[in-house]
Amino acid sequence: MAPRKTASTSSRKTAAKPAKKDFTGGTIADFSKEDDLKAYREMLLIRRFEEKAGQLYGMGFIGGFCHLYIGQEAVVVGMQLALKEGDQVITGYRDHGHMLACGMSARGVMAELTGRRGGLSKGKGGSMHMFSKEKHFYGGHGIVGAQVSLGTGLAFANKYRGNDNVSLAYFGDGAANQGQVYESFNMAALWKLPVIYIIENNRYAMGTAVSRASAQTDFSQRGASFNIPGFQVDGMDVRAVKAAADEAVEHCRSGKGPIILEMQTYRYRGHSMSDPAKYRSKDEVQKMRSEHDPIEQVRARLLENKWASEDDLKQIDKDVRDIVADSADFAQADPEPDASELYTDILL
Ligand SMILES: Cc1ncc(C[n+]2csc(CCOP(=O)(O)OP(=O)(O)O)c2C)c(N)n1
Ligand SMILES: [Mg+2]
Repeated sequence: MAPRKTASTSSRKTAAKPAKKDFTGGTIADFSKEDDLKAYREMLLIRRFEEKAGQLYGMGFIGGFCHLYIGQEAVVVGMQLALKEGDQVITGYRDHGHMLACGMSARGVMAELTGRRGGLSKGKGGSMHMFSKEKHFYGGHGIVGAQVSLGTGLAFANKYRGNDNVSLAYFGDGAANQGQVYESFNMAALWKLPVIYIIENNRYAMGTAVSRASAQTDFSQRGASFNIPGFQVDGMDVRAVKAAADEAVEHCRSGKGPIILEMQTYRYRGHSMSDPAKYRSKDEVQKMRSEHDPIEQVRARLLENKWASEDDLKQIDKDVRDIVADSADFAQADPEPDASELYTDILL
């Protein structure tokens, strides 16, 4: 029997206003001036922060791995707009954007990257290992796919405790081929756990294109054998992400179990700082940047609707740059942890 599509992208509807269609056939949320300004500011903060982190890495201030999120900003910002206090987020190693979107401080993230005391893990975790109980952010994980099982566990805890929190487990197109993802899908569907699986399909896993590694390249259908519904979303358009997020959150909170959102997105930079990205053409990257950039889309809309002037946008840019510059200064001036801290905050 042919595999059944658990949900088709074309049948997706929102309770919101008249539906505008994005290229995936999904709906696009109607954004107010305030929504667009908020999305613009938050995406710009992530972009500028990541650019600065890249610079500090080049100057030798950041050791170890560092994976930048530039290009994918609309995914995490759009998802976050649909959450309420108490909802949880967990992701892999490309995590700085998720932390900033969760409200963790730029200083705390940057100082962790440089391994300083004021970092969110006291300078002992680095880029891939930061957490904030207060902001409900559970990492930061270097083992590809591990966060999917942990995120499912968070959903299990929510169900067990009888609260209405939803957990968001982000992972990549490469991680989507890991075995533990499907063990997690099975349990999440069996126990109707309130978890949103967000597959950030940025088209590559390190240097491997999706088509070279995946038998099923429609990631929204990866839950089909567990009857987990899934949708493809234009992950470069923050309004499309928000519309999908609203539906997914409603689905989970109303007790219907897990749901999958495949975010079609793109990373502009290499996999990590040491990747010369020879597996794709410069034209491919340039085309995405010039035709689909998530921040430019909002910027153009703000100007076109006269919701902001060039001067207003310059002011936002300056505010964001100030926050990032302050975080970078702090991350260079703050002392390193004392050697006595080697044996604290660890499980022996
Ligand atoms: C279990 C495991 N296998 C392999 C790796 C090495 N590795 C690190 S990132 C990565 C690619 C993952 O790509 P994807 O899930 O698409 O995420 P993206 O980097 O594109 O965000 C691999 C294979 C690892 N860290 N963990
Ligand atoms: Mg990928």
